[in-house]
Amino acid sequence: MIDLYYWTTPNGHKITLFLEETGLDYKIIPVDIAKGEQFEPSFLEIAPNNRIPALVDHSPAQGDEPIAIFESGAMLVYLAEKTGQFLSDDLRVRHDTLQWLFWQMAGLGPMAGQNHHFNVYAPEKIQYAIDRYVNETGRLYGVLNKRLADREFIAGDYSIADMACYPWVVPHERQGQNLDDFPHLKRWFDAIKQRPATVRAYEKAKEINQGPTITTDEARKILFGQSAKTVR
Ligand SMILES: N[C@@H](CCC(=O)N[C@@H](CS)C(=O)NCC(=O)O)C(=O)O
Repeated sequence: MIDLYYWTTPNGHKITLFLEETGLDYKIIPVDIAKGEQFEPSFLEIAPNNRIPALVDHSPAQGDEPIAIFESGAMLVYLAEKTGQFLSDDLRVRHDTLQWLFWQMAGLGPMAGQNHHFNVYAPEKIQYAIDRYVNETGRLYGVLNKRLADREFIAGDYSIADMACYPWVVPHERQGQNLDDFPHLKRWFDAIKQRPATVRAYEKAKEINQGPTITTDEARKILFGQSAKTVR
C-alpha cells in the first residue's frame, strides 16, 4: 500500500496518473495547501520542502522499513522502478525519457508555475513578468510540439515523461496558450486526455476538491508569503 500525500494541482496529478495506469494499491492523504496543511510537522518529516506531492511506500522492494519520497520527478522514477513500467530498460530510451522528465521538472513546471502566478494570482499586474512567463511557456510548448512532430509520445511508448508534462498543459488557457498553435502537442494532449487512467485520475481529484485552490486572502498569504522565516 502506498500513501500518496496529494492536492489537486498539476504536480499532484502526475502521480495519480501513474498510479491509475498501473493499478498499484494506494490511499490518498489530502494535504490542503490553501489551509497550510503542508506545514504539519508529520508532513514535513516526509516532505521537508513543504510541497505536495509526496509518498510513503509501506512495502518497498528492499528492507522492511517504509520509504518516503518527495519531488514528483523522483516519485515517478521510484514508481517506474518499483513496477517496471513507463520507464524503458533500453539505455537510450530510458535516458531519453529521463532527460525529458528533467526538462519538465526544471523548465515547463517552474515556468508555467510562474506564469500562473503573475498572470492569475499576483495582486498587481506586472506586464514585464506576465510577458516573460507567457513567452517562455510558449517557447517550451514550441519545443514539445517540435519533439512530438514525428513521434506519438515524448520518448518511446507512453512514459513518466508524458505523465510529468501532461498536467502542466491542462491549464493552457490560463497560461495564455492556444493549443491550435501547436498541432502535434494538441494531438498528444487529446490522446492522453482520453486514456481511461487519465479520466480516472482527474475524477479522483474531483472527489477531493472541486473548486480552485487559491480563493481567499488567507490562502494567498499562506502560499505566497513564504520566506526563509517560514522554514525556521
Ligand atoms: N518540484 C516540486 C514542486 C511541488 C510544488 O510546487 N507543489 C505545490 C503544489 S503544485 C505545493 O505544494 N505548494 C505548497 C506551497 O507552496 O506551500 C515537485 O515537482 O514535486
